[in-house]
Amino acid sequence: ILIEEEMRKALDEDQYVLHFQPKMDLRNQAVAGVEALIRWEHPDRGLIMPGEFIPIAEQSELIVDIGRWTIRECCRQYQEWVRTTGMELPISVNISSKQFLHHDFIEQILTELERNSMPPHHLDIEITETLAIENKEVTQTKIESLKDYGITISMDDFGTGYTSLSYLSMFSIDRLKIDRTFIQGMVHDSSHAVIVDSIVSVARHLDMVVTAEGVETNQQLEFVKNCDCDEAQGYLFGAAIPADHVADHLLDRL
Ligand code: G
Ligand code: G
Ligand code: MN
Ligand code: NA
Repeated sequence: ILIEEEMRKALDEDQYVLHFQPKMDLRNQAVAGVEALIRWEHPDRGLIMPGEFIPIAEQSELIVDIGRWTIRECCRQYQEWVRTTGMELPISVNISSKQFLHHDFIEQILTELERNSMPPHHLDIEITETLAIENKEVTQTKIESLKDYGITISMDDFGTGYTSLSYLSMFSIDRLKIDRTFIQGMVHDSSHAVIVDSIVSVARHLDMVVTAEGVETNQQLEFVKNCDCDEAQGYLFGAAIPADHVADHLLDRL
């Protein structure tokens, strides 16, 4: 209860901040976009990572309000980068189940896109396979609706849930993000390499882009290139950085 109250207060007092991690296009080594990752700038405890507070927020309606803030901030930041640098940088945002399933989720996104003149195709929604599988019909309908507006959809942490490949074809998803456990394992464990290969093959048939997550070494980069992944993300290219560093570090790599 205490931390929940503190998290709500943090929302009122503007203590949350978004950092942004680059996502690379492997064909040309250019930055394809950034993923927004929330942090809590706690007045006493310093920077708190989302793993420590998002799971707690997800236990209540608080995640809906934090999620609203996140989308608003993504769209505002997009517009600020356009205004100050001319850079039109696609942004991916992580969405919790409760937030995705909330009745005014899509409406809120449309409002914020419009308020900031952000083209819908520059906003990418990351959902997990668990959300999709546990709410098949609603997810299917919402994805169709988001796509009608031009917003793109990624399935995050792919491979860790229980999506059978037949279910995958049910959702018009644009991108599969292969969980970092497979990418980091494939160098030593050939069964992981086989899984990555299979995911890429399925994605090709379903017309989806594949992103390799958690690429930390050049060896891993070579592996994911050999498997024909389209994009890669990970510490090799850079961790998440504050918004005002993004322009300095990424503008020349666009
Ligand atoms: O940075 P870290 O590894 O601690 O992130 C842990 C988790 O927090 C990741 O699974 C990530 O998807 C999630 N996360 C980061 N930012 C957000 C956000 O803005 N909203 C939601 N719902 N989850 C987030
Ligand atoms: O669940 P999701 O994929 O949204 O989680 C993203 C989290 O993964 C972020 O918190 C980010 O800090 C972390 N991350 C990003 N790149 C790497 C990496 O190369 N290695 C590891 N271990 N974590 C990473
Ligand atoms: Mn993610
Ligand atoms: Na992920």
